[in-house]
Amino acid sequence: MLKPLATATRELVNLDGLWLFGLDGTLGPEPWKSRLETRLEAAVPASYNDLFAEQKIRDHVGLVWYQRTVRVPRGWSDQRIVLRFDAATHAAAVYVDDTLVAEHVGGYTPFEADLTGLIAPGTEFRLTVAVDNRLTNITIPPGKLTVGADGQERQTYFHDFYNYAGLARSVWLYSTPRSHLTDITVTTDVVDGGTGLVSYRLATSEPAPASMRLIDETGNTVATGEGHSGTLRVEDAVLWRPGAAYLYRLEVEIHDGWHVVDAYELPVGIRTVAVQGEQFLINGEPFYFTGFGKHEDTAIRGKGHDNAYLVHDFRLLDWTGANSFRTSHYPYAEEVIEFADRHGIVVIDETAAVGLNLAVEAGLTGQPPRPTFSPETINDQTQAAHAQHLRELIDRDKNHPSVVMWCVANEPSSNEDGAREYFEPLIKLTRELDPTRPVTTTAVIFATSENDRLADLVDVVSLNRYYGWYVATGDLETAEKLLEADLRGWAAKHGKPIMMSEYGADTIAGLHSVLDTPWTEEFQAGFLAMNHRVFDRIPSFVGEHVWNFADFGTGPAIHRVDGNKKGIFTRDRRPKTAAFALRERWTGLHGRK
Ligand code: BDP
Repeated sequence: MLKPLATATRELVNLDGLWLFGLDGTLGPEPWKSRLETRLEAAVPASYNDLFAEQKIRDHVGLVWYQRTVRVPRGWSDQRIVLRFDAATHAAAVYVDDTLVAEHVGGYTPFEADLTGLIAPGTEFRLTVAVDNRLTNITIPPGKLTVGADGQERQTYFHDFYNYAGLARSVWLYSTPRSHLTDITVTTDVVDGGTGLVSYRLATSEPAPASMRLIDETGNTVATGEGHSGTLRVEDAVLWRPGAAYLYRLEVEIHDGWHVVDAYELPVGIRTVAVQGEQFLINGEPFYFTGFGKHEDTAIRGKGHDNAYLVHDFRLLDWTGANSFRTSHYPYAEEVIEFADRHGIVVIDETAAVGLNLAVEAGLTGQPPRPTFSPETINDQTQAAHAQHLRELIDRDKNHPSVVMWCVANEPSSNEDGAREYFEPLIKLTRELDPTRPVTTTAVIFATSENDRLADLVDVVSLNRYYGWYVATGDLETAEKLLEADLRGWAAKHGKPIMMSEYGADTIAGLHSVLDTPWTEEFQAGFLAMNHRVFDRIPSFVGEHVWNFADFGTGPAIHRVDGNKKGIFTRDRRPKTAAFALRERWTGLHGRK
């Protein structure tokens, strides 16, 4: 699926703005069949939960309805007309006037409906979307529904961020020619000490001759090609490098004899990624990840994409000396990945498979643990949803040079029976869908080098560890010993690159102490310094991603004070003391290995 783009042959209308909004059950039966009977309007893109300052809306479980009218541009008569949602969290049914045109499950990947023939250019139609926020044992991420004493559904989930929902990304109406490009796949390589190879594969709606040219940043054509697959050679290629992005532009056209039928263009970064022994290589050079696990999370908007925060967050990444981040715990808006492409920030692209771990559920709820993998819990249907999610994610993000690794899941219960049977086929599928990028999963603290059953399947061992916080709370001396023993265990067993994909301590901005007092700013800085001392003693270490870039919203819990406070920045992006210490370490660290 190609991202909508205005080109010489394609037009694009953005449908963001204010949409009518209502909770299911307040709007009468079959709400899509007429104008929604509501006074509420919701901003798109935004999660709806925090817009209205109303508990009933914030905590609603089930469907909500969005509606607006859309005018189809007059000039689109001979065109194919497509409606595209960049995401609807977590499932959607889309109606054009009275007709159901699309259904989609999975809250963080795009989907489309072909409206050609259904709507007439120059006229208006009623666009209604039902969005479902429910998570069950067969969704990604999973969750659990129960019925409360009041007869209302209650949602619980096994991940530590608020279940924001709605239309948090852009919605588009766009045109393409009837005969059109449907997909482009690009992979790159570097040979002979500096020649870039750009291999392409095109898919089209019907057979059509194709041609393309590759243009450098100064506008010069550096290579041309023909046909639906092939390889372009770029002598003395300027490589896409971390911290020094360079993007060529691939212009693709399909023809019908004399005329251009469809045109599309794609930024291309020429670079290689590989894992060799205990090293992570970008362009053949050892790369050490510095950065964060992030979230799409801001006040009021929830997970709503916002370009101002995008720009600001990337400036703060730069300020701290971060060269990378992980899209914990779901694929981020495509604008974020494109921005990383343009600014040379390296991305570990994670699926929405967070909480496949019912030991974590037990920890969060205080109830006895249930087996994670069983017919009643995470089962074959969950695995099928996970596989579908992987297909959609890799389809969307495969061409981004910033993406250097897929993270198939966060903290799955990799030490439990059934983990290997569940994950082995998914890791295999990931490699089939994209043979060019390394694969990882992050290991939860209960998964030790002894009992884990997945690390031999992945390329990089990524560990989430909280010694000094959840374990040996406040005792950094003991924590240091435990951490070192833990890391050395993994290093000795696997001989693979290891990175810390999460380490962090909750910190209330403004709380201070001269002692090792958890929750203070000084403790967070001391906690990170302890971790860094240990990392620097492990030769196979390839990176450190602090948990988290910024404070973020969570569901209510006795261990969460207005959200998770492990941010190096507050939710409104003000630095805590540790930010300055990180900046000192990371701006001096690049090129360390
Ligand atoms: C880890 C999770 C992350 C949480 C973090 C924490 O991967 O999502 O927010 O713990 O507890 O287990 O802060």
